[in-house]
Amino acid sequence: MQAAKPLFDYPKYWAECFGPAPFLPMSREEMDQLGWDSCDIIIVTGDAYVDHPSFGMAIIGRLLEAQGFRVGIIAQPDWTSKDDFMKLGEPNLFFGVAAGNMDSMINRYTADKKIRSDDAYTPGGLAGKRPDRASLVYSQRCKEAYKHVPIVLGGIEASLRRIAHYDYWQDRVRHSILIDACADILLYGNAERAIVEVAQRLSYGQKIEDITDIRGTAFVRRDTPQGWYEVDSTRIDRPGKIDKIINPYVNTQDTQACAIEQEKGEVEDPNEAKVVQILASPRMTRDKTVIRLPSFEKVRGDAVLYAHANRVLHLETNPGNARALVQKHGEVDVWFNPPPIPMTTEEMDYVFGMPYARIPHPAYGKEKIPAYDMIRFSVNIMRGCFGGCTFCSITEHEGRIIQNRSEESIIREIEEIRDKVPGFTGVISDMGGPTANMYRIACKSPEIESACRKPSCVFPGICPNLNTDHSALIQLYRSARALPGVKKILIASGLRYDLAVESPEYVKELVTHHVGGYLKIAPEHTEEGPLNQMMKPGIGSYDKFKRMFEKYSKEAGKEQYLIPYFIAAHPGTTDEDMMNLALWLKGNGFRADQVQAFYPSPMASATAMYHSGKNPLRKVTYKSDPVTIVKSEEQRRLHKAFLRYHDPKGWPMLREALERMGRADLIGPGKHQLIPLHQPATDTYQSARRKNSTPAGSHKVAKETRILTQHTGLPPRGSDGSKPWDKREQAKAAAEARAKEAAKARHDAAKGGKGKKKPSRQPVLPR
Ligand code: B12
Ligand code: SF4
Repeated sequence: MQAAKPLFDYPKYWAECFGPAPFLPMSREEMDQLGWDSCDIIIVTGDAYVDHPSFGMAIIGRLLEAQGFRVGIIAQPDWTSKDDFMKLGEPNLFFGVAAGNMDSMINRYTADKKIRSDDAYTPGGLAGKRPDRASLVYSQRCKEAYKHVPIVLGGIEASLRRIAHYDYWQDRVRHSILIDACADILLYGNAERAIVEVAQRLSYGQKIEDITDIRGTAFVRRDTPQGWYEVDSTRIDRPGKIDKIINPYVNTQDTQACAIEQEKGEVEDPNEAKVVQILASPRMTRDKTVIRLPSFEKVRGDAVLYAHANRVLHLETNPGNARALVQKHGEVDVWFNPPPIPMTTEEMDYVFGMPYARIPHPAYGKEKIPAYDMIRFSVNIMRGCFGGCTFCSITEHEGRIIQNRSEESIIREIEEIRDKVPGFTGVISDMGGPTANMYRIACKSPEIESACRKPSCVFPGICPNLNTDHSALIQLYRSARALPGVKKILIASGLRYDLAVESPEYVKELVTHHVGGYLKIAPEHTEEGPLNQMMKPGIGSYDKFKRMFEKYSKEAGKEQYLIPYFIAAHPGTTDEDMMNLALWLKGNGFRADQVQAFYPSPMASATAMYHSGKNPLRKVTYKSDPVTIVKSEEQRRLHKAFLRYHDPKGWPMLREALERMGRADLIGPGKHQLIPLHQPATDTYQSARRKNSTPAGSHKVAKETRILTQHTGLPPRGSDGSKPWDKREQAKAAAEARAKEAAKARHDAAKGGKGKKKPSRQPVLPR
């Protein structure tokens, strides 16, 4: 892979003399106190400003500050006029605009398109502090405020909406966000390299429209420049009839030669002497090849072409071999340079080691920002994920190559938390990343890695080229727990258990020292159909991990539980699959309190399946096999009801479905049966942890319901919002649940035994 200029090798901008600010200023008064007459760069964001490396505006802001620029922050501005966008004055170089750490639509709406009643990224958890499609609205307001100031778009919303994309909320394909936002350039994925390069070049006087060669950027251009070879994406991955192309990934000349050969038809005389054409090596031209995706207008009207474009985009995501892409939108082209080169460990340490205050900006006073509370004692050790689960778009955003911090840098951060963060009680609530156990795991060979085009290193099985050595992670855990003043280190990020079982020593270390009573893992399903579409391992891997988990828990003398999570209504899931999952749950004594239905988020492969009914993991053609899609509200509800088979509210629907499916034998009082024949007298079933659950039957309630948000990769909140890692709280909740169930059973028995239930073997926590 080509080397990139190290982040710390740039000359500093003259304003470096001001030194780092205690907090990046959010007002004119703060700018005055810092002695600034103006900002060089202003970041506009949809989240509250928390000066912590888990928040995009802080990372980007501090990084630019370290390059010598004066950076101001406009957080959660009033978007109804341009006034708030002018409160720090005109920036000398550019506006950086982001919706925040999440897509603003996912932030505001649940998977069932209901409005959330809270927003974890806002003081007081208040909802409604940012507009829908925030990056688009903010950009337009910035343009209104200062027409000539360039706009640099970034963050996860912009990143995952960079090409024409299916929008679940409007149920249609939308333009690249760059077009709708009228921004000058879009930085996708991890933006450290690109933002430094853009800022430096603008500071030297280069015009934004001339910045067209930085990796990880997208911009509008009118024509393909001289010296570039253009390849039609349908020549390398045909949506219709497939031509005889020997190897779709040779190079432009090969493909063209091949097409020309086909046009020529039969060769007349096989003995005739021919001029041997020596083709250039693919590597010589690859960096000057651009793949033309079907236009916005075409993918909007043709779902199969849409799936094809999504597939080609995914094939071109490895920074080691990705080519540029281009997609026409009306009269103009949106051009996408290949993804950024991953950061080295030294660079990751540099980014995480900047002088963050580690707390929210003082302007918020005592207001709590839930997202900050969730992560203030947790440490991010790496970025990226090579799992490739199709419902998650982290790979499309952060890439498949793991970017690791050094052990020293991580230990330094834990010490800082211990010494500086108010309220630290000695418990680190998580030490992880997109996946808990991918730290320092990579392809055995950098050459193979940079040539690879597989969407996952662990599906359909673990790639023989993957080095599954967990020893660096084990060592890191040991060093972290040995720190004075640290009582416990919990691992709460999602674990890739099929990878973990490759290292029994790791599982033992984890189970013996880092589980707070419960360990959440996500098999997501039990059935092969949906698992294959998700690119998740079979349930056999879960069983294997469970055996190890139980063995090591026993050896450590600890009573610990695995909490498996599942997704309802994922593409590829039939009603029968859900029924089998429900039977598995019942057979294993699990009762999911809060269930998750598939959320078609921008750019995920599963979203392309949802929209097109085709599987973009394989070559997409009009004739390729359709994927089962769960779209109607009714069927989504049914799939969720299967997951909550124990909730009487879903029983009428389940009875009807089971009868329709010819499985009435599963209705009745038997152990092997799923649901009872009769409805209990009252429909007052409520789970013990009701406060944190989505109200049952909420599809019927008014538009704005009290639906609290919770991240799948972090420890569950206690029922009263208290610290999730507090074992006493969990034990108390479990005891309450048992007492409540016993009381209900007594009550039911007194009423003639109706609805009598055995207490569940294991409490199941909300997601
Ligand atoms: C920790 C976490 C949380 C914590 C919040 C703490 C926090 N700091 O974010 C909590 C628990 C609150 C949370 C909750 C939820 N989360 Co969450 N969360 C995460 C997680 C694991 C890490 C976030 C993080 O630390 N990011 C670090 C920042 C720096 O990364 P970044 O934003 O991408 O920034 C980079 C670039 O985007 C760019 N950039 C950023 N800002 C800017 C600005 C400019 C100007 C430019 C140019 C560039 C730029 O540069 C940055 C550095 O490279 C992410 C996964 C991930 N790795 O991002 C999921 C993630 C953000 N969460 C997600 C989801 C779905 C949720 C929930 C909806 C879950 C649920 N079912 O309820 C809730 C909703 C919260 C709410 N609205 O109320 C999804 C969002 C999907 C999407 N497309 O938006 C993610 C991506 C996970 C996933 N795999 O899908 N979450
Ligand atoms: S060869 Fe295997 S381990 Fe290497 S990058 Fe490709 S899938 Fe991953």
